[in-house]
Amino acid sequence: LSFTTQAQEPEKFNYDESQVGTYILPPLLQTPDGKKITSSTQWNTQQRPALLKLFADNVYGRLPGKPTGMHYKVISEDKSALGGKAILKQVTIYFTPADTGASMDVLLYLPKQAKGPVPVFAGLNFKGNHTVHPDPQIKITSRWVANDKNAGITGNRANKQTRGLQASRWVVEEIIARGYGLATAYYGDLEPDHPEGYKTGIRTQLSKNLKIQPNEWGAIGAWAWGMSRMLDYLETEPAVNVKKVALQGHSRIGKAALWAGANDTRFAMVISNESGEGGAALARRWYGETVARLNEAFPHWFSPNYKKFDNKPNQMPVDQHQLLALVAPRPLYVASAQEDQWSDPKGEFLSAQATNPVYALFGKSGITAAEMPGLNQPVGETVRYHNRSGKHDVTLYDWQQYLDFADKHFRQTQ
Ligand code: GTR
Repeated sequence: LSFTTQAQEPEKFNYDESQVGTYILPPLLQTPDGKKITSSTQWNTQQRPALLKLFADNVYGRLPGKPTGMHYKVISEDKSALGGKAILKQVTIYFTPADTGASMDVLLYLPKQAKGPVPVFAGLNFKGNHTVHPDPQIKITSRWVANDKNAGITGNRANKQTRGLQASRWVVEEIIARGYGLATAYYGDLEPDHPEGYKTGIRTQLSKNLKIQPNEWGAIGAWAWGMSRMLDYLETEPAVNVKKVALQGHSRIGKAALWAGANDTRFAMVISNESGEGGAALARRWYGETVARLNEAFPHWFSPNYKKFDNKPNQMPVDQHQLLALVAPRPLYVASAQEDQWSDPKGEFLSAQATNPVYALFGKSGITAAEMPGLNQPVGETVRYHNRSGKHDVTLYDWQQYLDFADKHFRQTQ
């Protein structure tokens, strides 16, 4: 294995393709103990559990199951939201038998004119459900939120001026017009995104005596876990086609979405929007963000074991193409943005493309293109990729591609 460049200059970040260096990715079709994988059955029974364990032990930490006593309470329901086009429902998921303590508020939009249960996009948001759409009936989160001078958020509390602040990232009207529902919750309901956040988040709330172990889940694990709990709730909602729930996540929440989608095969589709390092991008490619920098800037995101690979990504027993492959044979969308070189668009493309042999085991074709496509040119069948022009963000263009992808995979079989 040669991966010398980064070891020599760990403090710098590389944006020069000629400096990426050479690397060998851990094999997809060979188990950690050396057995060849030649069928989808072997993949499902041997490689899949082996890889999930490696990612849990070395990257994201262990992931607990569904807690007993979990229950739901409807906070509000509006049968004529969005000018009569949608049903809006707000539901609290309580993670314990009590109606106090650990909980998550889900905002659910469903198209009003649906003929039966609808496919739904699900995902966590960065700033509270009230930022997803300006509708004044959406509950303003009372949890910790990151301060944001531009948005007037101070004292780590949300305010009503931030209603609809992130509406451009959720395009609710477009999703509803295309016949899909949207379920979202604030990621801070699961864990406030700062190094001390776990003390008030579910990692502490759900375990009486949290002692952080080397393979303990981090914030990304907590967010991923919450995504599965949102799906548990959606399973109880008759208007939702629970066989057609697409999990979407942007950036750090995209890392969590990939981890949730890898573990929880009930998600019928997984969408990574610029998830970058620790998400879709290959760790061994020295370009943009690095494992060391992730762990330094965000020490609470991953399991403590992940820190062992700071400046030594070539020593990890896994790389991120294996995480993407854990979505197989389900449809997977990996999206980059050109001005977001920090996330390493090419590393995201190569990682998505590397999953092809696993999709092939299931008789599916993944990324059909041999080369990275030009800007705004989605490529691929069951695995699709695009590199959008513009900045690190989620835009209408991104959603239009996700909706087209969902139409292709969800509507054909209806
Ligand atoms: C950056 C971080 C990225 C990505 C991003 C985001 O600061 O380095 O890995 O997660 O934040 O979540 O927007």
